[in-house]
Order: sequence, then C-alpha cells, then structure tokens
Amino acid sequence: MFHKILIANRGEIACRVIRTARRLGIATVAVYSDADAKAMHVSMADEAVHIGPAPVRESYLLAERIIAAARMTEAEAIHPGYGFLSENAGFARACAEAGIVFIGPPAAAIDAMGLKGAAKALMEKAKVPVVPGYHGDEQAPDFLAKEAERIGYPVLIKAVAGGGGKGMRRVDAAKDFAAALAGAKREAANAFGDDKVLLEKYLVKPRHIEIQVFADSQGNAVHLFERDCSVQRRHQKVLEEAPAPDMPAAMREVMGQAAVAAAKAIGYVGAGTVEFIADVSEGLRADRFYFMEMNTRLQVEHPVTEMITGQDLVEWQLRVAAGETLPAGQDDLAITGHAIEARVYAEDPGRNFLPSVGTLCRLRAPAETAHVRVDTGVREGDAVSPHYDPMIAKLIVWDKDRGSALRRMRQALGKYQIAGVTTNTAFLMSLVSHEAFAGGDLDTGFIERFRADLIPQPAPASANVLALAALAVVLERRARAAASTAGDPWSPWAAVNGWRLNDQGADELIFKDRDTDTICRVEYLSDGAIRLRGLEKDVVAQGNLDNGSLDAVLDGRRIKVGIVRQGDDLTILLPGETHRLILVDPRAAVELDEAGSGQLTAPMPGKVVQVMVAEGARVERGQPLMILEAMKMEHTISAPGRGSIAKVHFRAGDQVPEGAALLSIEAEE
Ligand code: MV4
Repeated sequence: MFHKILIANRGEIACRVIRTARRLGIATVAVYSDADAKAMHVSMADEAVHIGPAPVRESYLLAERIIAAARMTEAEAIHPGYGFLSENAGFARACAEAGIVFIGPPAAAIDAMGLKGAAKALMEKAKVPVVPGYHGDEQAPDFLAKEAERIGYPVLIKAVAGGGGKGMRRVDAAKDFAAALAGAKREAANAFGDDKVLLEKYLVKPRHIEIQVFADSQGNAVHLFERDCSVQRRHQKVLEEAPAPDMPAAMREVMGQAAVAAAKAIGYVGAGTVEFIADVSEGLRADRFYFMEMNTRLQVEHPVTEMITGQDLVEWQLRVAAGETLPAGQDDLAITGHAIEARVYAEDPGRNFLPSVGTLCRLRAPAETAHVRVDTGVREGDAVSPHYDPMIAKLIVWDKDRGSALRRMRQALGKYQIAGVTTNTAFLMSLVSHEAFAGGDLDTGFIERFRADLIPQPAPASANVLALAALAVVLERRARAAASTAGDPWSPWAAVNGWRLNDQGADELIFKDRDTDTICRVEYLSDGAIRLRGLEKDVVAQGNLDNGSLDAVLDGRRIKVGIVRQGDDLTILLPGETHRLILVDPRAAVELDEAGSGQLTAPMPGKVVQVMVAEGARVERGQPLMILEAMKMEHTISAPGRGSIAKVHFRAGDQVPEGAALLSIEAEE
C-alpha cells in the first residue's frame, strides 16, 4: 500500500479521500489555490502545496503543477477526485511518465469512453444494449435523414463528442430534421470542436439508472448495484438513491452483468460508473435499458452505494491502484436497506437556481449518526466562492426501506441552518416531500413536471416569526446591557431606550420583510417575558439566546430556532424555512425636533455604501434612505417618519465621521 498520496482536488471530495487515507495509515498531501489557503481540505491534510491563483485554469487544472507538487512531497500516487483532471487521459499518462500512480483507470480506458460513437460501437460488440440508432462515420445530411426515417420519429441527435446534454436536439418529424441537424452540428462544433453527431430513438419517459463497477489489475470485475439519478435539473443531479425504486431483481442482475461486460470490454481498472437510460413508458423492464456513457471516475453520488453495501469505495480505489485484488467478489456483495443523497447547494431556486456566493456565517448541519452522513468541504465562516462549484454538502441518509429513508431525509434536511448564502434546502425538502417522489414515479422530467410545486414561494414572515425576531433583539440587548456598558456606545445593541430593568415599559421595533414594514410594539412584562403588539396577533414571548440559538416560548409553545445577526440584517432559521428581516433602527435619527424634522446623523464613523433617495423625495416612515458600512457591518438609515428629503449631504463612497449630518428631512403630517 502507498505511504503517501496527493489529492488533486478540493472541497468535499478531497476531504472524503483524506478521511479514508488517514484510516488506512496513508499520509496525505493537499493542493490549493489562493482562494483555498484556509480551506477545510488543506487543514485536514498532513501537508499542502500551493499551486496557483483561484481560477481553476491557473491551479486545479494545471497538470504540471500538480505533478511537481507530488514530486516535491514524494507522494507515490495521485487521487484526482471527480471533475478537474479526473477524466483527462493526458494527465493519467503524465502521471505514469513521472513514475506516479494515477488512482483511476488506464489512460486507454478513458480514451475508449471519450467519444460516444466509438464507445457505442465497442458496447455493441460486447453485447451491451445500446439505444437503437445510427452511430457511424457517414455524416451527409441526406443519409442521416434516411437513417432518422429508418429509426422512426421522434429521434434524438447527439454530438459524438458531447456529454451532459450539450449538442442534443429532439426531432419529432421529418420536415424538421434538416434544420435540427444543422443546429446540432453548429452547437457541437462550437462546444467540442467536432461536429460529428449520432442518431438515437428518442425515449419519451427515461430514467437515469447507473451501475457502479470496479475492476482490478488482475482482470477481476464486479458491480456494486445501481443508483437512480433520475431527479435532475438541466443535467445536474439533485437527488440520487440506491437501490432504484421498483427495480426487479432479475433486471438488476442483467444490468449488473451488462455493466461488468462494458468494463471488461475496455480493459477497465478501478472505480467506474456505467450510465444507462431505462425506457419506463411501460415501467421498468429488463429489455428496456440502454448504455449511455461510462464515467471513468469516482462519482459525486458514490456514498449511496457505500451506504447500501457497507463498502468504502475510496479504500477499494486505493487498494486496486496499489495492485491489490478487489476487496470483495460478486457473491460477497449484497444490498442492505435504502440510501438517498441530496446535494445541498448555495443557489437560489427563486432566481432560476443562480449560484449564491457569500460567507457561510451560519452553517449547522444535522448530526451524523448510523442513519445520517454529511460529506462536506466547508465549515461555518468559510466562503462560497464564485470560482468553484457552489455545493455546500452532500446529505446522505440510510434506512431499512425507501419510505423510512425518506422520513430520515426530511428530518435531517429540517436540521440544516445556513445563513449568509441562499440555499436549495427548502427546494430539496419539497422534492422529498412530494407525493409523486414518495410514490417512486420517477423519470428525468420530474422536476420540470412538478416545477410549480417544488420552487418554494417566499412566504411573508408570520406573527410568530416576527415575535421570534423581536424576542432575539430584546434578549441580545439585555445581554449586552448586563455584560457591560463599556463596549462601543454607538453599537445599536448598547441602546436600551424604552426598556428599563425590572420595570414596566414599552419599546418599538421596526422590521422590514422584503417590502413590508411591521412596527412591533414591545411591552416588558414583570417576569422577563415580553408582549408583542401590532402583529397579526399579540404574542407573549420569552426565552434564551445562546450562541445563535434561540430557545423560545411563544404563547406557551416551545420552539427552537437559529438566529443570525449581521448589523441590521437578521436571519431567522426555522426547520425548512428561512426568513431575512431588516431591523430598521429609528435611533439613527438623533437630532430631530418634535415634529420629526432635522438631521439624520451617522451613528458611527463609516462609509456610505448606497444612497437610495434624491433631494426632494417624499419618504414614508421606515423607508431606507442610506446604507452605511462600519466595522464590516451594514447599517440602514431609515426615515423616522413621513416627510421629504431636504438635503443629501454625502454620496456613495464617502467616508463619514461619527455624528455627521447625513440627510436633512422635513416632517409632514
Ligand atoms: C436521451 C434521452 C432520451 N432518449 N437519449 C441527456 C444527457 C445524456 N447523458 C443523455 N441524455 C438523454 N438521452 C435518448 N435516446 C433523454 C436524455 C435526458 C436525460 C438523461 C439522463 C438524465 C437526465 C436527462 C434529462 C434530459 C434528457
């Protein structure tokens, strides 16, 4: 076995590989870009080597730098993870030339699966079923049109160099063929520098079912059953599970054998995945699955296979790469229970899944148990950077059957607390709670078909949510006041006006929830509880705030939530539901006369980030006028009442001293 390996990757997969290497007594070397100097994979590894700036083309994709790092640290082998250089035959060859073991298949096996047409021909020869179609060299449009006729419409045109759905065109009728072909060729030429296409019968209700295979260098090969990855969005997997719902045992047997035959046909060694597409227009049938492509790497979703087989696939990879035989034979392998993986992403489902970059100022994951596994490469305080994939974690659950595993998944998803970036956790929750998903009615059109049910509609904050926010603000003020008054006197927390210790009093808090302002009146009751008025209903609240967790009792009902406060920005994290509120601080207005006219002054020295109003503007009470940044926190200066802006004294970018007049406002009745 190796003494030391280098991991040519980052994030969760680098951490995943390091964990197994450590368990096997193998030393680890991480590589990192400028953006990753303090990343989790770097702190986990025994050693780390800097390989360049943040962009992947200048760091994680630079084969020479990575091989030089392995040489320098005397690593004997390189694990490429997934993505980056993992399916780059040139890199596999360069490792061999440098006398370093590439923990992956032989370069020739990567090449064999690189071109779709050639791969399909190889598979046909090995008697692996392929979708009926044409995958020859002849590319004349008239010839291809005749082939399409022979195959029968609808047909699918695919780029031979393609993958991930690029360069694909569905054609429903002969009259549309010529234009679709021209379009597909243009797209393929642009994307892959190769305009060759193949034709396939278009399957109207496909399921993505893949088989995990493993082969050693002695010629042994096994499969570790299937994964169903049908729930995808634009060719990005969202949920993966094993075994495939409703898969007949006989079909599993036939598919497993076909996948092993595929691996053997190309002299495969190591971990691989044979992707099939199953035509489920009449349910899962053993004669309706077809080879799609082979992924010559460890895949993102490998944990579901590990959970149902009890095997560590990274250990298998390391043993095979070190020349050992496979750790288990086919007869030693069996499926126990059911596993589901959900990919937790920093993205906004409400904005067409746009990646959301930022700092993970709160990251609390469900506890890991025999039923729950969390594979991640980030910690609270880390950034989701625009340079890399915005995946935060893979949440994997296991239980005795699919229904129980689904319950585990809902429970675990509900435990996630993430603030600082927008995430897809509510979307994942609605997916795994959907009755069609629970019923196993899967196909690759699932998300599009149920889109309206799945994209969470942002709900306005309820009275209870506003009460929780108000309670958190009051508790934090009390804690600050109790701790000392020696802190920053301008901190919004230092002020406790309206609240008198051990006394009756009242206070007012203004919360902005998107475009709605709510004025919440706080009454301080004698037992430390507060009564909140002005909401949809009055709420009596009390509780404890500790390390960002609020343990609250609202009208006698106990509820635990996460609270994250950054300046005026307040995030309330409920199970499967996140609310962001802005606390409008009326104390920014310190020099107003009784009618509310006068100067709005800077509560602290800082920089003007944004000015939202022009001179002469009419404003409403609570309307944000200006944003100040101080001590890395943003503070919103809001109108103390209805009026008009007489003067704006600063512009965005200006530095302002403490107490400076920012805006002049004239009150209006
Ligand atoms: C297909 C197909 C229907 N019929 N081939 C998409 C990416 C590539 N790996 C194969 N893909 C498809 N090939 C035929 N003949 C439908 C898809 C497809 C798909 C396949 C797997 C997972 C998700 C998908 C989403 C849309 C389309």
